Amino acid sequence: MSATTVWATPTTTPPPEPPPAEPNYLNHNYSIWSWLLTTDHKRIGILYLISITLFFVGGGIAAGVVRLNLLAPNGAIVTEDVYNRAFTAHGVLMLFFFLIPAVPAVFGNFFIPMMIGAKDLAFPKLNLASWYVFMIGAACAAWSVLVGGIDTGWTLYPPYSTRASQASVIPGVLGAFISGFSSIMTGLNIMVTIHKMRAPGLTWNRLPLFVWALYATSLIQLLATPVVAISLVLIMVERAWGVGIFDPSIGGDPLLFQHLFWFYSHPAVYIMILPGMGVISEVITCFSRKNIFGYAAVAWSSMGIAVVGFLLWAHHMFVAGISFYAALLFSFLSMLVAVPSAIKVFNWTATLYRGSITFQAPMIFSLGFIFLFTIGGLTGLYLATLGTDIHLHDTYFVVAHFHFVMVGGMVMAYFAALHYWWPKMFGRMYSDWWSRVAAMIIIVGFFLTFIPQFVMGYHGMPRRYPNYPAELHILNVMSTAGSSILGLGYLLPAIYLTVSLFNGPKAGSNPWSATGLEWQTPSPPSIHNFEETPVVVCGPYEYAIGVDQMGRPLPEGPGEGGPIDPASHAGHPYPAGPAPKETEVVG
Ligand code: HEM
Ligand SMILES: [Cu+2]
Repeated sequence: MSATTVWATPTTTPPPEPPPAEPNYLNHNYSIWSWLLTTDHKRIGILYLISITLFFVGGGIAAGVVRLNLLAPNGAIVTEDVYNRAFTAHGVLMLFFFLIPAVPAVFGNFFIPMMIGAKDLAFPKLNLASWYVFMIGAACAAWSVLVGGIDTGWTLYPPYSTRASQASVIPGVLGAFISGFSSIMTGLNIMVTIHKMRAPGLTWNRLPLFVWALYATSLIQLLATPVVAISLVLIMVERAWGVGIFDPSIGGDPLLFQHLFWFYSHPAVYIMILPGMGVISEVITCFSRKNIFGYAAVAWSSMGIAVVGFLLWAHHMFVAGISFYAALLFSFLSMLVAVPSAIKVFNWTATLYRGSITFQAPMIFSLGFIFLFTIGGLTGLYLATLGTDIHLHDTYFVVAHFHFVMVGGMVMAYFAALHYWWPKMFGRMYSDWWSRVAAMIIIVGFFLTFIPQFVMGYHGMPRRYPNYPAELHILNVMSTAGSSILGLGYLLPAIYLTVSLFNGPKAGSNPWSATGLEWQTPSPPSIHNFEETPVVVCGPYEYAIGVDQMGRPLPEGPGEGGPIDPASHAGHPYPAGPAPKETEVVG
């Protein structure tokens, strides 16, 4: 009160000051520099979130061009040249600039330290550097689009990419090359963090499965990315200076590129899917209130996928002229990698069995993941079988297969993660109803888009062609119609999540009544995550006993039916009794 208020009678107490807003990682400093120079893993996670959302939109627009052109058998909405550039831009943006960084760089960055009870990643400055490197790579890719785009396909096979293509290959390749370093840096950072910075009591077999999955992912990022970096450099060297590396007419080996490229790019599909599998383990347990079935099997199958995933690259080359015996071996090894994936699906299903399941958006996305990923994985077996792959290779069947795993699987898991952790990241709830509707629209749109592609591929429609015989018209119309529904489904979260940022009800610290350490912090988290270092006393999913990882009772569960009342979950006022479910106690 100022000096002019001395007339107030001494007995009147001044009105209580409103409590100062709790400083958190979002509101402690609003300046642009505090964002661009931040070393806070949470803010860097948000920087990645914004960047990859932009690339997802860009890749989506390119996909729209492709699907629109395929609406009629003779294409002709865009020229063939533009068509080639559109599907290349789609692939490069979606893979190198969206799916590979999506979960590790956004949710790994944000939540790995929080899930292991740490204040930050092991190397905060390296973390910021990795975002800048990523953006420099993206700028190179954008430059290549501005000067005409690339038309080689995301696989960049020579001699087309080195000799024949008239497009601006080098800036695009350089962009992918540079962004690879960011992937290595993030992987290294996450790996060291998991080794060195776990809270007291957080032994390896008490780690949340998301942490295990990201550990396995980081291993692949560290070991495989340098190989693609080398192959990209060799492409540039041959293209720029005519050094004979891949081109047999100047002394190169035409298969060498495919070996190098797939030695990275097959493991890279596990860089994409493993983090998603980690997300699913978190969400499935929380929304069925059960401990995970077979913790060790789920954790070690991630490591199994990471290791075996290195041994199958040549299944992309069955018809490229490798020896029959090599093909046989790679066929067998490809079958082998389906085993750890199947173990996970089995364990998730067993976790759901007799659980108290509720269907909030994260859970609908996760169930969608299990279903669609299983179809994707099973169709991989057709492709891993020599005889069928000769028929199906480079057809729309392959396109459908990898979209089932990457979009039906991974993008679904990305949305599950976004909806699961959104209240923690921003301290706000989003519309429950709209989020469920969006999840359902996405699943329906997905089916309509990609199931017809299996059929057209089986009937022989090659991938990457701008036109097709009239017999396949109806299937293509279905697919394009489905992709519009899918596009609408993706638009909805952009709207209701943005609305929630400004108008959403405030989220309590643990709105889903989850067990992980990340839920023991305020929403949004404070600058250093934890006031004091948490001490872990049990495994990650003790939902049946009703305690979090610090052994404290969980607040009331997410509940089915009525709207979520986030305020009621602010603290720990409702000790939940043990659920009458048999369960396996870990840790
Ligand atoms: C579950 C076990 C899997 C098996 C046995 C498998 C098998 C295969 C095979 C044999 C091919 C080559 C087909 C051909 O070119 O003729 C292929 C292509 C592909 N797969 Fe899988 N796959 C599996 C899982 C996955 C996963 C999890 C992902 C991604 C998250 C994935 C992404 C891809 C991609 C992107 C391609 C096509 C690459 C291209 O040519 O552009 N696959 N898969
Ligand atoms: Cu592969």
